[in-house]
Amino acid sequence: MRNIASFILAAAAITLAAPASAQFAKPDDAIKYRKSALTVMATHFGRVAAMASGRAPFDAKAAADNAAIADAMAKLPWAAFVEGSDKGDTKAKADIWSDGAKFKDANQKMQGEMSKLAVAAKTGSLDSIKAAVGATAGACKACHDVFRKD
Ligand code: ASC
Repeated sequence: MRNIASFILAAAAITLAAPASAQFAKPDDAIKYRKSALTVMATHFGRVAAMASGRAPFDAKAAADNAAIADAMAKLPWAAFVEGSDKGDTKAKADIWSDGAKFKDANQKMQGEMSKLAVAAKTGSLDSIKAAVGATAGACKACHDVFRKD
């Protein structure tokens, strides 16, 4: 009885102390998850960017809806850059893990710009949206330049 109780306690402790990597059964699942979130983010950001550049007609409600989705997606990929997921079907550079603080700075900058875009889109001002799209795209690129393989 005592052994069983100890075992259950130990198992609970291990579960509670489990690292983020335990959210994914294997590294490939983490890679698939983060790429999916980034793909959905880029799709909805792209729809707003198309309006900002005049490639698509401006529709204030569509801009706000798409920007809100992109903003939500922008929060998701980072927890999936787990240890061991540098190998596989990914363009992630090893620097993500060797310089985690810099990677965090870069992706937080993007998240901040994406949130500003969502706020701008809610106001319905195309000029504000244009400025925020430019800043967000710049933050995407800054991170890619350092942390993504070609
Ligand atoms: C996009 C998209 C990116 C960024 C990047 C900005 O729309 O899919 O990855 O902007 O191209 O330079």
